Amino acid sequence: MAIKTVNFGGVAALLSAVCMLNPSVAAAQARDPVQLISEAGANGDGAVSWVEVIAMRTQTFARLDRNKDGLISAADRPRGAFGVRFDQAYASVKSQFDANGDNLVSRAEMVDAPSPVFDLGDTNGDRILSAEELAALRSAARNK
Ligand SMILES: [Ca+2]
Ligand SMILES: [Ca+2]
Ligand SMILES: [Ca+2]
Repeated sequence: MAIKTVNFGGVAALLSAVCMLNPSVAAAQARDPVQLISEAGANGDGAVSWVEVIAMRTQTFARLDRNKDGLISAADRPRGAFGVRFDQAYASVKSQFDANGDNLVSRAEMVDAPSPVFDLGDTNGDRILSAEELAALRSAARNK
């Protein structure tokens, strides 16, 4: 299968970085790079649509843009213990979504960004990761 020739190492690193956005489950997800995108499947039918991925990003953006100025930036860093957690999440979203390299992540940069993992998994191109496509993605990631 062509999917197995893809370098999942990079994808795994990308996804494990994203897991830091949700530290309560980061440990459990660390070994499963496809878990995060699976979690976007909010309606519980085992499939993940692109719409659900966008909804998840929108939620994450809203959580990190604490001062609600439409940008994730150092100005959103909370005081105290949560600051470190924010720094990790900020570094992670910057590395993935800061397309223009200005160290700020705008809503458009994050919400409208392409997803290599999604595109990789969506082999029939219908913008839905079916349960079968997710399973293929998981097994390809495991066999990297
Ligand atoms: Ca902000
Ligand atoms: Ca930017
Ligand atoms: Ca599909």
